[in-house]
Amino acid sequence: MKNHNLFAALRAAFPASLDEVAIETDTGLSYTWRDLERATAMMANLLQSLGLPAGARVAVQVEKSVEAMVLYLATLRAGYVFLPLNTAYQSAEIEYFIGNAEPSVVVCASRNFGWVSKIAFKAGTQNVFTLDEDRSGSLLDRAGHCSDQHEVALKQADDMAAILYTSGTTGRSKGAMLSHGNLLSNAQVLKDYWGWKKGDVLIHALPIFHVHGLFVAMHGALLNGSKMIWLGKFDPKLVVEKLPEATVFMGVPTLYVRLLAEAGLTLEACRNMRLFIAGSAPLLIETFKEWQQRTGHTILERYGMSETAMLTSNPYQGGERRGGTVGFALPGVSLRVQGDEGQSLPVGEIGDIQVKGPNVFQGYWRMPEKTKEEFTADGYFKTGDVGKIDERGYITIVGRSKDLIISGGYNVYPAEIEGYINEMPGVAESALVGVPHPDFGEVGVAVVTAKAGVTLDASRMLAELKSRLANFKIPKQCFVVSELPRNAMGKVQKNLLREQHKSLFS
Ligand code: MCA
Ligand code: AMP
Repeated sequence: MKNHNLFAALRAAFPASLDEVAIETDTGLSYTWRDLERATAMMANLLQSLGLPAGARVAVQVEKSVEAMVLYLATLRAGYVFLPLNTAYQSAEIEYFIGNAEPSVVVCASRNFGWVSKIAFKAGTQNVFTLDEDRSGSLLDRAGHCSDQHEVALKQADDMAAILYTSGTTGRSKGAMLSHGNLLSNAQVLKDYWGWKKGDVLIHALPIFHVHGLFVAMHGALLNGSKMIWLGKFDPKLVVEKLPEATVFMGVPTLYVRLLAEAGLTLEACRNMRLFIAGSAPLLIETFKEWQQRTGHTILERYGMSETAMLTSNPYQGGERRGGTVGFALPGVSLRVQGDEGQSLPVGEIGDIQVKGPNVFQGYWRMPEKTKEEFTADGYFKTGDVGKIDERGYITIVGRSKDLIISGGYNVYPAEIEGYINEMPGVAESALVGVPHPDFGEVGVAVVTAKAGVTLDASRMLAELKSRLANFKIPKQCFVVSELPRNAMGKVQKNLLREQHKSLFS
């Protein structure tokens, strides 16, 4: 029987000579392909020695490191389900994810062990390990005693490989269940579409707890047996310094904006580069053009979601990369634009983007009703993005029907932040809107009204939020007003608030 385990496909792509360098880090470490083979085997053996149930979740909130990547690969290899968590999440957020996913294993930074283990044990997790970015922690101590021989667990294409939490427009986050087949099919399509070739070297500068850094970038390099230059954190100076040694770079628009501020970003620095890819948030046309002028390279913009991995891409070759568009539906992806009555719209008309394909997820974890709501009767997933397709087939995203702010490539769901603000004493109601920001593309601004007779202190409210939520979710400003604008139906007119505050940061 064929093994559909994603790790098996990635492993098969390792170069024949396992002593070649697979990863060089910004801390001066170097890992060979053999190191990855052995380390994933040892960690997979550790996981399998724990007697976990089939389909067990391994929840991970650790700083970026090669060992954290090994943990991801080992989880696949051992046949369990990887659940990455943003390091910015604080206790209330972690409590929800762990309570909802009921992981059998939790791995956290040692400095967080106290509070994370308390949450995990309360939720019934039996195994809590630590892993730090300096290669210390109980996970590696334990794995160090395990055999470096391991047979990759047998998996079907639709077996779950990962759960990625993505917030909803209402209520709490939903865990998008992605299968081995979802992830592998997408990685294979991107390998061909982006022309990955022998000798490619990727600068990996993104976090590894979301689709972009964990799947798109990492699978891309691994499936091509390509070396990665591994940066623990995005540092524009270091990226520019490393560009001559690389051929491929991937980033959210904020990374491109910050790189453009570096004087060292020149044609000469980019002389060996083959491809710059952007996504996760809209790339401004000014950034696209300035990049072309400064580097001689045309950024390739693509579009995707946690629920679907990559959906569309501008062409690598054989066509123009058009700024402001996200290109064409990828091979195997069926994408359509629908009107309010569920009718297919003609070329150029704006409507809801819906997709189908082998990359589309298996549903939301333990939310069959929510899952059903997000699919059409004929099996298309409703992305919540609004766009159009031109006569040449290029897709442009013009907005979102979901109330979502994308800030520096991270998603902020207004409903979640408003929920926290509304619970604060003295608050009558609140609205969070996204406004343009030169660095993060878009940031949240809160507008709040007070209960009768109460005086609210905006900066104290922000400080209170900061103590409870991931830092990127904190509104960059908070205004206390006497009332929120409403339409005839009584609905808050966020468009008016957005308009009113659009120049705050420009
Ligand atoms: C940091 N801050 C932010 C953000 N990041 N504020 C708003 N939005 C952000 N994204 C704030 C912090 O709250 C803090 O504020 C201050 O900036 C410094 O924090 P620090 O962590 O030092 O910031 P940084 O290291 O400069 O980080 C900026 C960053 C990072 C490098 C752009 O946000 C980043 O790595 N973004 C990439 C996200 C990503 O990988 N997205 C892919 C999602 P204070 O000092 O007030 O506390 S995958 C996806 O979307 C799909 C499927 C797709 O298509 O790819
Ligand atoms: P996530 O929930 O993190 O998976 O974010 C997915 C959302 O990011 C999509 O639904 C889009 O709204 C947005 N997105 C991703 N790539 C792009 C892009 N190139 N341009 C505009 N929006 C994008």
